[in-house]
Amino acid sequence: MKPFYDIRLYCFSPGEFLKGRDPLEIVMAQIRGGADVIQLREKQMGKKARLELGGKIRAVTRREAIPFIVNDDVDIALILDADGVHLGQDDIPIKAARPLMRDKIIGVSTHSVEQAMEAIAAGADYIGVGPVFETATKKDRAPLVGLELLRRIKDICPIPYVAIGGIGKDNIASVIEAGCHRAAVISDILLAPDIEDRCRLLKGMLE
Ligand code: 3NM
Repeated sequence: MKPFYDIRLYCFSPGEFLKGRDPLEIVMAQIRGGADVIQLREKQMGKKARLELGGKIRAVTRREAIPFIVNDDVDIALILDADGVHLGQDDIPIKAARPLMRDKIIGVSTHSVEQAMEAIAAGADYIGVGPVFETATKKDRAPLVGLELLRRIKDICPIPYVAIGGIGKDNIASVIEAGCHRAAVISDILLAPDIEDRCRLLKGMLE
C-alpha cells in the first residue's frame, strides 16, 4: 500500500451521488481512474447500513491495495480494520481517537492555520484543508478558505495536506499552482459523465 505521503487523488464512496448506481462499481471506477485513497462517507445512511457498505468497500480496497479511510466513526474504522479514520472539527478529538486507532492513519478537517497547527500538534497523520471553493456537498461547510490558505499552509505544514471543497477539472490547476498536489474531490467526479475518465484527468494533472 502507498504511504500516505504519496497520495494525490483522494476519493469517496458515493454518498448522496449514488443515483441508483452500484456503489462498488463507482468505487472501482475511481480506483481504475487512479484514486489513491477511498473514504467511506455516507452521511445519509444509518450506522448499520454504513457498516455494511463499508465492509464491501473494505474488501475491494484491500484487494486493490488502496488505503481505506472511514469518515467520522472510529468504531466502524476499527470494526472494518480500515487503514484510518477522518475526523471533523466536531468529531471526537485526536487524543481520544489515538489510543484506539494506534498506528493507523488519523486525518483531520481543518479550516484555518490555527486548526491546522492544532491538528499537527495533536499528532494528525494528514489534514484536509478547505473549503477551497464553493461547494454544495458539505451542507454545514466552514467559510471559504480559498487558495490563500493553501499557500500559507505550504511552507509550515510538516505532514501531508489535502485540498478539499469545490475542486474539479476547471480549477484544479489553480490548486496545484498554489503548491498543493493532493486534492479530495467528490461532486466533480461523482457527477461526471464518466467517473473513470474524470479521475484519470484529475490524477494526471496532480502528478
Ligand atoms: N469537507 P465537493 S468541503 C467533505 O471544507 C468536505 O472540510 C470540506 O465535496 C471541508 O468536492 C467538503 O463536491 C465537500 O465540493 C467536498
